[in-house]
Amino acid sequence: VESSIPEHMREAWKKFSPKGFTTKDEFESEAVKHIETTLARSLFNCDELAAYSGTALAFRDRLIIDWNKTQQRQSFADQKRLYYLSLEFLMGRALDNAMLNVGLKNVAKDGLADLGFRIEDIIAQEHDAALGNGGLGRLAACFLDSMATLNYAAWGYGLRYRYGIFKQEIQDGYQVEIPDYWLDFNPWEFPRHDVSVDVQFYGWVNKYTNDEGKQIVSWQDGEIVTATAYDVPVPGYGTPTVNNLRLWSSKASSGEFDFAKFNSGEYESAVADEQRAETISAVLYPNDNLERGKELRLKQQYFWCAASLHDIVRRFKKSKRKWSEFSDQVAIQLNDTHPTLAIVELQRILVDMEGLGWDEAWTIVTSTFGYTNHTVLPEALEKWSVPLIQNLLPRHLQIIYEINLQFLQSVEKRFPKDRDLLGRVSIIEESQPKMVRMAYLAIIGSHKVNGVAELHSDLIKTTIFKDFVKVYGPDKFTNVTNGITPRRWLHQANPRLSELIASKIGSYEFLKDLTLLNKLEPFVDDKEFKKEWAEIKYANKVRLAQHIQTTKGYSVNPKALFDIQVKRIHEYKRQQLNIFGVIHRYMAIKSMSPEERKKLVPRVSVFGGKAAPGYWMAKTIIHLINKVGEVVNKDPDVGDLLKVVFLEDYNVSKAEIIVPASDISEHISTAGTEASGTSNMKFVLNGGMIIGTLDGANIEITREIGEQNIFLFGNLSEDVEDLRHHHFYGDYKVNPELVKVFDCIKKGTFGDEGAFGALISGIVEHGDYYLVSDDFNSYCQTQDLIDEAYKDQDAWVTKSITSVARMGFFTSDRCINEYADTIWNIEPLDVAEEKEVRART
Ligand code: CGF
Repeated sequence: VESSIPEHMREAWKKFSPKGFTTKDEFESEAVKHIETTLARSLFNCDELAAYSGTALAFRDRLIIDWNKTQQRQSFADQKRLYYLSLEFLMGRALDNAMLNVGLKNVAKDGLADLGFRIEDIIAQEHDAALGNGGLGRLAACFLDSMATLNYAAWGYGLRYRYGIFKQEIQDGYQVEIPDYWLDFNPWEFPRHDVSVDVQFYGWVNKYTNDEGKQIVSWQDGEIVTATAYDVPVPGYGTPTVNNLRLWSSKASSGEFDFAKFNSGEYESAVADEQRAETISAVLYPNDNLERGKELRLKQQYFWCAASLHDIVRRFKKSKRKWSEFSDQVAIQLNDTHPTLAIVELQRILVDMEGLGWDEAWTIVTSTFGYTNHTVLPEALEKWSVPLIQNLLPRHLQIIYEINLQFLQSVEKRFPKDRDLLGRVSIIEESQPKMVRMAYLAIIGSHKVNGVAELHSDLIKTTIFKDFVKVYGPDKFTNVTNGITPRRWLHQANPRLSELIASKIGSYEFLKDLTLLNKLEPFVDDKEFKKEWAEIKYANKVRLAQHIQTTKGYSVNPKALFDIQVKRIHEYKRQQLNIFGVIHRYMAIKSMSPEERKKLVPRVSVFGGKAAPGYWMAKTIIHLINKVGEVVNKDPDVGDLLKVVFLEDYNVSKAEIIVPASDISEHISTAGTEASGTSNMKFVLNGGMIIGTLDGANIEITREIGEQNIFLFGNLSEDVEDLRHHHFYGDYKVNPELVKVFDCIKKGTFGDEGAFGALISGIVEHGDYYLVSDDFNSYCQTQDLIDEAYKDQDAWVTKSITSVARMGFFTSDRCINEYADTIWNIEPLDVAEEKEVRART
């Protein structure tokens, strides 16, 4: 590795380079130093926020020492690296995670106690880094954790949004969106003003032949926006590896500021360009599984892809290798189609800027990229209009057309008589206006395409990408079932359960090898162990009940069965099925005698999740849940037998409180619509049961934990198409029990019945696309089975322990190893020596 410090001066450097704290006293000294100097506070005005800041800065320093070493080690090893391109990284809070991953949480706890603070209060001061919508962004965050933990040389690349996902408030039962400005104080990022890339937009393409007779293509004029890097350290668990997440922020390039205007007093217009440039990375689009084709979104995508690609190429060029070795050194994974322009940008860099021939460049491109598909929902498949791309990225459109032409010619050669096939696989959809199908471009430009659960990976091969299986053969398509990091989703969120497991297994090794959980199974009849297991669940429910008390102002009984559905609100996820089921239960309770009521299992139905601001139907579902809660929660006939809670502003840090507290959680999407789901894994890993359809990863969870440990219901994905057909053309009748629920709503039981009309007519009159009526009976019956099962607490705990013991497969470590072996072809770095040095010093 090159060094700017001459050999003979390095001793002094080494002598003074910081080692990082390891003891309580050292931690206190670091934290107090930051509070008094960096923050200019003293012991007379240090509140919890200042104590958080000082602690976070102390830990950040500590991470940075390891981060620096990791980067040096990885440069020195000169192995192939993986770059994970994702528009979303839903990281949540960093401090608790950093403390646990470097193994110094107890040190910090004792140190903070000395300084007069409780560690829980300090951790709670941190603002979530909420740069994502839901599963896709959180998956990216879990993957970063696993890559670092497993010592892979891997970087994440994303956007540094000034506003993350909006904050949700509920006013009069309606969702209201509040901007989430989260950068007031963010100790976890390092601005790298020396690392920037100029990104071009608009302009025109000049093609000419130079004096040597070579065809030159140059993209000219237009607008330049500068991308500046902000680096976020990502610590692995129990390893010296600290990887990097590089987020790009946009600002006007220095040439953009109009001094002439400024000097003549036109201040506003002088800064207008600057503001326009900054808008690019200003806000995260708040849609999950929905694409809307807005120009600013396309600008974001290109800005981020271009900056990341130039950064990657710059790093590669430093190694002075031949271009033909590019894909031996670089693997790039596209998290969904959002980064597909990276394929086009790399081709442009190689051909237009580096002078490679088209074919040579294209071979490099296609052996570099892998593409992960996350959905089969048609409304989520990205398409960009040709005129929009033409205007914003004129050269890229030419390249896309050229890629398409070459691809279609090769298809034509192999399937000469199949004209329709050409139209079906073309990157360009011949609509008005013409559209670029990003998923097709991603498939053609990648060497592997994967789905995120077995069923989903099968479905993409038989439905949306069927023709590409014909063209490329099945081997290009593969499956990597999603996973979650047990560090955050067990150890951090549920420390007591983690501790109990460790006490039985003999160590915390299971956090690095989750299959070791199977060592719990022999204890499934151990009375004392079961008692402790149940006590921990109860304590977690008490914690959630306290949260409900402070945020909602009413109490729920922690002894009741906690039934939880938290995730984005979407018709396909069917929160409407859940709330209709709740109304059904409410009506049943109302019609019961006091004697019958005594036999019931009390329930708390908890909902949480955000709706995309423009998704009116999802907002109506939120409204109904809240209105049902208002009525049910104060009905004296019901009392503790049923409570309906909508928790506002569901996010990662709230999930850490909610997930460990569930008895049963709901994963009830229409079969064939949820690609994988990952919260299903989090809930089971925390000892909760699930009620679910045979969809996404529920299927694999069932296979692993056993059918007797999961409550399945509903129609199968292979029947969905026929059922939908029947709704329109058969003698379709809505389920009579569901009709009673609708009548109850229409009577105005939950307020203005007109507000919920669309929810009902979607099922009664418009074909019930999500099969709510078809699944209603089996859903309610399964809920009854759950009540019965819950009455036998001993058997319930047995199921809970057995399930956790069999969850080893669902760690994101397994996913990352699979990606590394089958798609990226990368090896982890050996850090044994580093660990030894660390242990000695
Ligand atoms: O990706 C999702 C999630 N909503 O973000 N998709 N997208 N787009 C899928 O719907 C989930 O089923 C999946 O678990 C997640 C991550 O792959």
